[in-house]
Amino acid sequence: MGLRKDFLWGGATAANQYEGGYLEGGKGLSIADIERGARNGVPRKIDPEILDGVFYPSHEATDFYHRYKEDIALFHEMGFKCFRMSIAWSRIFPRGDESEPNEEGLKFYDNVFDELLKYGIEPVVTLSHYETPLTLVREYGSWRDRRLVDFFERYARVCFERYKGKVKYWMTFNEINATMVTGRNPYHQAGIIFEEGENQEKTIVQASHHMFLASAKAVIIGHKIDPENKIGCMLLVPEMYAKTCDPDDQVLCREKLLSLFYYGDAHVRGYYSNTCTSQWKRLGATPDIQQGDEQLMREGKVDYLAFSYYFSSIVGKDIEEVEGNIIRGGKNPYLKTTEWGWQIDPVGLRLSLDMLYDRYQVPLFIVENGMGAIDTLEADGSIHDPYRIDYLRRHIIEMKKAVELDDVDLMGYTPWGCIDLVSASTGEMRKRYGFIYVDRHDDDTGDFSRKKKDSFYWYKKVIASNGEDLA
Ligand code: BGP
Repeated sequence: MGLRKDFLWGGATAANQYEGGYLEGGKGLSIADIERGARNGVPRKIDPEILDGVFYPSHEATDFYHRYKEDIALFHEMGFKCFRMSIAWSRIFPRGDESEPNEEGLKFYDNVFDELLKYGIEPVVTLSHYETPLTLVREYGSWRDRRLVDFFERYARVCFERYKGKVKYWMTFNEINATMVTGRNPYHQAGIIFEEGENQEKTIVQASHHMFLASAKAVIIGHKIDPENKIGCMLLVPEMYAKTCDPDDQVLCREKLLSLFYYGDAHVRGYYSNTCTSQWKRLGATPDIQQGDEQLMREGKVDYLAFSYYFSSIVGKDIEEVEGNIIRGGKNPYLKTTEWGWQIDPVGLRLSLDMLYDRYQVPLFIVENGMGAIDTLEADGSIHDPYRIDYLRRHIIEMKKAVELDDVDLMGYTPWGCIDLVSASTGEMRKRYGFIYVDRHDDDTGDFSRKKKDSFYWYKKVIASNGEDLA
């Protein structure tokens, strides 16, 4: 009983939200570097280029670039077994389409991985976390263009070769199913802003197809370079309930889940199942599939399924819409929300684990979970965040039920934003997730100093007891 002995406790981040140093060491611009900060419910403005006098939160973010040693020492103090981060693709290939990588960028991650390994912390690395090189967007139309498959393959190959023996756990695309959120530009995920008159559905299924091929190629190469590599996909999982027991609501709910399974099936089963082909009918669009593509997808099946879980929502007729990161849904009268309106539902995490394991039968990895909240720094430098502890405790309890009672094979748990960083959906700093507070603010002020919150000490106990001591 209990969690595995080698359970991967840790925390999660992404380069575009944490690293900063946006032009240092030869880094090129990524899609995140032209996005302004916003507020809850207000979409982030995407500028055509970097404008003078405008604040772009990703540029310095919370400065992992210069402070990685200090931060990793803090993660070690908490007892992290692993640390999830992403490599900024444009730090390795500044434009994205070069034939040779940027040595200074590669060296930076060597230093980071060496520092993690010094403490016995396993790096868990996402190759693409909302940070496609901007040149690929401007000159190729991003993932619309099949040439990106080769650019990504080259990038992945360089990373697998360079970090062989240092990094074993990889993920290809963060929250890849966020590409198929109808009614919104899949900018974060796929670097796509729809053009006037564009067949949006066609673009989505085609771009997704290219990403599946890129992921499959990465998995195949990654295994060849080092058979020890474990390479996963990463999905955004919002648990969904039908609003009522009206069968029509159940059908609506089921349909909404199909876009999650679309991405899960392509990655884990390695083919376009009936779930996918029926989506094509619904969307009125099919991808152009070339000879050899399906074979590639079959050979490039992932080793594990990683996912983010923050909230649940309801689906049905006449729902009242509530906030969420990318996929939204309806208000559930049984649930409370965070200050950003995300519905808090720990039981939904257990249900998601059960559903995903039932369907896919591969190890699962919770690589994001947590609540964004406003923290108050007290005069004595302390930060009391019982709301965060409560949220995480309740989710860990349900996570353990999935493992202990439902026999789900779970590899690890890395709460999101283990150190304060920039929010993806709003670009804010005031929406904090961390166990570690960073003195950085939305008005571009702050000295970036780090302070431990109460949750820091709590999480340390949780890890030390392998999830037994949640008090
Ligand atoms: C996920 C993203 C993360 C992260 C998280 C929290 O969708 O993978 O990058 O940011 O959501 O969302 P937010 O930062 O908008 O609060």
